[in-house]
Amino acid sequence: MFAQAVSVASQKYPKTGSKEIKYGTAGFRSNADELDFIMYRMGLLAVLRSKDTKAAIGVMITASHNPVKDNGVKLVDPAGEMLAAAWEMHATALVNVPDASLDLALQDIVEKAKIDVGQKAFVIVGRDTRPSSERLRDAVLAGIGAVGGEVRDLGVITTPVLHYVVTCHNDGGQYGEATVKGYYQKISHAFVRLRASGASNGKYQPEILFDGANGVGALAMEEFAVHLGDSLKTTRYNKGEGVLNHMCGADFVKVQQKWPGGVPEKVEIRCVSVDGDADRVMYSYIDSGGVYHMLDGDKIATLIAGYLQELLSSSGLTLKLGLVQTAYANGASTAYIKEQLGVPVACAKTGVKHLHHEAQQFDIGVYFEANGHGTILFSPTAKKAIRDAAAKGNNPNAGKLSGLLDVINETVGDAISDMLVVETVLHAREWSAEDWNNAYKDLPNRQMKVTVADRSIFTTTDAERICVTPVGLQDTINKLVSGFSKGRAFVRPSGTEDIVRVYAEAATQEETDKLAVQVACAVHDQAGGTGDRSAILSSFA
Ligand code: 16G
Ligand code: MG
Repeated sequence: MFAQAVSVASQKYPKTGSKEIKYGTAGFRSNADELDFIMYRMGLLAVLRSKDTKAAIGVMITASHNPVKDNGVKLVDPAGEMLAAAWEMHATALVNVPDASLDLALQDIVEKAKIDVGQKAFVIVGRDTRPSSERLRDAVLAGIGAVGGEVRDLGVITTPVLHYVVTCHNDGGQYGEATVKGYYQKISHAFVRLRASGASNGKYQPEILFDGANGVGALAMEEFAVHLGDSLKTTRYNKGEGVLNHMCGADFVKVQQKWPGGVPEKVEIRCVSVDGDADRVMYSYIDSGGVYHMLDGDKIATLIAGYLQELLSSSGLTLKLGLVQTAYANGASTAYIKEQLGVPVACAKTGVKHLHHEAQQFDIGVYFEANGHGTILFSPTAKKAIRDAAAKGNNPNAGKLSGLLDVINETVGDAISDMLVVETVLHAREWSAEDWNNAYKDLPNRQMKVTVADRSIFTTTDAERICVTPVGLQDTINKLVSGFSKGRAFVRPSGTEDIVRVYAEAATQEETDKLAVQVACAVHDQAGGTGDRSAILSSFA
């Protein structure tokens, strides 16, 4: 059945490069020039996955926060989740075979997954604003067409819009109308309804500066702005006048801990930065003394979880609320939410699918990575309890919860939806950005990268907080940490770069840097470091 697919592949999308590539947490990602044949093959794979699940599958073409010369592709499973692990393996196998073995590789997937090839296939495609994205979209469409799949091309959209449309398409519209317009309307109308009593409230001012990272998030915000009207004043920057993700956007703000370029430095106005496909969000502001502050995924998660906790108890609903973080969450955020707010906290491995999965154990699971990717999941029981209580009309807090449900994009982390949730909570609390930031003070922290001969020798447990191999390294880390007040450190192999990451926290920045350097040296010494040891030692000197 794959004769045509194989013939198109060899004529128009021959395999280039010989390096083994792997479908990782972010799908396939590399320089855009190397991706044509990969996109074509992902089109083929999406059709097989659609036949396998008997549902629509999503394909998103983006390299998120990476530089504009890069691109990437990710498949979205029927309920809006990341591609199932077994299929990540099929994807890796499919893109690494030579053209001559493509037929066999496809047949192998059909056999392993027991696919009924007569089944119809439907694929929903989206892409970001990168110049290479249109060409790569054509390659995906060629792949889908070559094996007879039906396509709906949503054009230039954010990653969360694609997840939303795939979800709605497959659940028959229960979650919302399965169109791009349906997405904007559902979220923005719910937000505007929650503001019906007035946009200002106490110290809360309904005004933000929006940093669109010169990407698709900027286009999405233009559309939202039309629907939001006076409920939130958004002044928009980095709309495409500059280079994508360059000196601006959520990743820049998080990593550099700096105000984004291209946005005027206005005092005491919240600035919202999104990444290149608008699934991550960062807040920042400059206080009246001119000092810059960043509010990351931990600050967002604790703000939201605290508010949900209050609404739940005041509305008399007994639903189990929990927060899911990763080992990178600042220790002060975990202590604050656990000890002061009494919300249980779970720790998951890095990567959205792990957090998502962990959040499903709660009736209401808030999950966020410190880098600003996250959302809130409501179990069917929780949804029903909230909607039923709200429908009675005498429980205003249940009404607020019900309204909030529609502002949230549960299908994946969504920068703009998350922003509207944050704005709703700040509004309800009558808080300025400073009030929000003052809820707890972050512990100083530091991240470092160490290059080693073979990062696959690193294995971890306890959600990456304990290093199991190389044997003995964890003992060394424990000894080092015990010498620092409020000390915490862990090491893990990166899933996206050929390096080992080191994270450290302690009572002061100086102590933190010292701990990070000591742990990085231990990794270098005990695990085959290949870099310059003296450079590690002098990192923060
Ligand atoms: C990927 C993950 C992100 C994670 C990052 C860690 C998804 C959609 N994305 O970008 O959640 O924070 O990898 O990278 O899961 P690292 O393994 O290099 O530290
Ligand atoms: Mg992204």
